[in-house]
Amino acid sequence: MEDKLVLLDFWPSSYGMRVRIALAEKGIKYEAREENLADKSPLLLEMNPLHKMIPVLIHNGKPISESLLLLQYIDEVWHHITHLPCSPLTHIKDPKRGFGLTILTKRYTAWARECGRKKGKSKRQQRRNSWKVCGNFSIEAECPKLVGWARRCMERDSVSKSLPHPQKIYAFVLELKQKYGL
Ligand SMILES: N[C@@H](CCC(=O)N[C@@H](CS)C(=O)NCC(=O)O)C(=O)O
Repeated sequence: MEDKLVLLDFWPSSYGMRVRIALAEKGIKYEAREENLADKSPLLLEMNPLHKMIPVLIHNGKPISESLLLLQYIDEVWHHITHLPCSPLTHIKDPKRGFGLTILTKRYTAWARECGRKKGKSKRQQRRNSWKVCGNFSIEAECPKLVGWARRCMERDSVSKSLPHPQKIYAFVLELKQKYGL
């Protein structure tokens, strides 16, 4: 029987992005369903009744949530290609696991701090990415190695085709800033 896969997702979600990348790396076909997080679908509420969050991967009717667990699940079920390192110690440092979690946690903390502190950027600056514009935070200057790693990741189709265009993210972030008066 062919696997039926549905991914409940929300396009700007970095949690969703990681799952999209993992599925693309493995060449797994799935149906993507975009959620409106302000008005969640009955399917999302049914599939993730506890947290009611995306991403949720529904595999032959069974839901799996939590993006890091999803990476592990995808790796184990479709084990013909492995995308996670095999040493437990490397796991912890791996971008898709422990390190990924750290980055996300730090990213949101930094984002919240910087957004609250800095305002009023010029038009020229507004052409740059959302971090720079909204947080007055240059990732290139602060984290050159991380940026180098991200550039190398973007050379892979699985990554570049799974991520939204930076301008789209920027417009979305601006919308959020306006909505919440940041
Ligand atoms: N720990 C979760 C976090 C997922 C998450 O925060 N999802 C957000 C979108 S980026 C969400 O669904 N939010 C809806 C809500 O909080 O009501 C994971 O790694 O999957």
